[in-house]
Amino acid sequence: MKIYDKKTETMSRRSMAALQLKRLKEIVKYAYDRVPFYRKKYDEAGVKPSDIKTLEDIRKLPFVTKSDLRDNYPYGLLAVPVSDLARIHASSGTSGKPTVVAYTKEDMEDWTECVARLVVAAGGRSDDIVQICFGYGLFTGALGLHQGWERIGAAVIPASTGNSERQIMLMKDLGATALVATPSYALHLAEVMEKMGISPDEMKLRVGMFGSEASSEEMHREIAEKLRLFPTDNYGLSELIGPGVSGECEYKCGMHINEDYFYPEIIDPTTLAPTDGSDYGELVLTSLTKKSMPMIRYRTKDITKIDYSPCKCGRTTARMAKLKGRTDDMLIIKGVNVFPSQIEGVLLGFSELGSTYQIIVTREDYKDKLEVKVELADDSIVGDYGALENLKNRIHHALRTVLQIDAKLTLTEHMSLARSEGKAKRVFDMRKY
Ligand code: DLL
Repeated sequence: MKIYDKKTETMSRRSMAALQLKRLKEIVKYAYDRVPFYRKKYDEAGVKPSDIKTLEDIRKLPFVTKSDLRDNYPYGLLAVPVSDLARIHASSGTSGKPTVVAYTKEDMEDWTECVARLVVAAGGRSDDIVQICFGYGLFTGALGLHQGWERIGAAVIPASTGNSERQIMLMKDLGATALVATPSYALHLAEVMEKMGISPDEMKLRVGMFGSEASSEEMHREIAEKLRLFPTDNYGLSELIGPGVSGECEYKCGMHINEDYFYPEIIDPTTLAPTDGSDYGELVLTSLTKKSMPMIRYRTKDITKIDYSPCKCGRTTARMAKLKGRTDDMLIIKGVNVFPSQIEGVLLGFSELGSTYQIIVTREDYKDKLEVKVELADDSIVGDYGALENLKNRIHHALRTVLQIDAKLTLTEHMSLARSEGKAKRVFDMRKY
């Protein structure tokens, strides 16, 4: 398989560390000299750019969080004048103002290179026709992937989201060979395709780049089977760049991090102590090159671990595991930590179930209640009480084994739960704290 930037992506760990250290020293000084926010933060912490002598010295620097971006809305963290910007994106906040992120011309070039590497790692080729089903707009996903695919010479169909039947018509008529979407939307497209009576054999799809929300291995297997393509998981976040931080290669054993651009650390989310990354913890990322808005020790809230061993594909870049969840979407139900991904893993293990589900948490008489609503894969057993009860019991037992708590289980008819075209909303925590 091809490697886009062989020199960097296969460099020795030692050379990578040297490159990272050089860039880290530069970016810390750059941020300190140009962004009053960093100067104040570092002065208060009693640390100077010249204190960064080794990579471990990064631990002397304070963290940055999403609320720092919010407090400095919209341009407070810029290290360049607004006139030097080439692009502005924003990610929708859960409340109030969006998080604004900006790029200089140089940042745009770095971003495009990062995504191009991941496109090639995912199996993308210059003769591909790629249908991009992310929402075009302020969201970084669509334009980010668009640029990367264009860079490798592919033809891009900027289909955006919406109107799934039309998406499928375009995919078929234009002969799309690659699909870019959220994994939940990819599955939805597969369902609509089936409903339209179109078989995946009539399509030319061969690779799929999915990301921007969590997806389990089981979900990827289902997408691969239904759309007959090779799926990869891809990770990124607007604050750092958008898509392009990391992505899977053909061996699907973790997402290769573009480590010369993003320095990863894993911390214990409660004590904030750095770890060696071999166990799950919170990912902290530092942009080593970003000129517009340097992000130094940004707490992503995403939970993963890092493997530094070389990969069979030849790349030497560290690989982050599929996300286990976010520190802020971890549910505490009856005092037990529950990750939505654990529930998804159980549900996808049952072939009788579809892949659309909802997790609903309520509180009655001060007691937490967990309900899992999940669709049947088809309606073949809807009228068969015995078969339904048997299935329910087996799922209930499997959920209890994994979660250690009881969940009320509701099986619903195929295609009865709401679909989303962007990131799927699956967790409904109705408790009032
Ligand atoms: O979702 C960037 C992106 C676009 C990545 C397209 C990949 C493909 P935001 O909208 O800022 O940026 O959301 C970032 O989404 O902190 C994670 O919690 C989640 N996320 C992103 N990729 C994955 C993934 C884009 N592969 C937030 N698996 C991140 C699980 C993901 N969660």
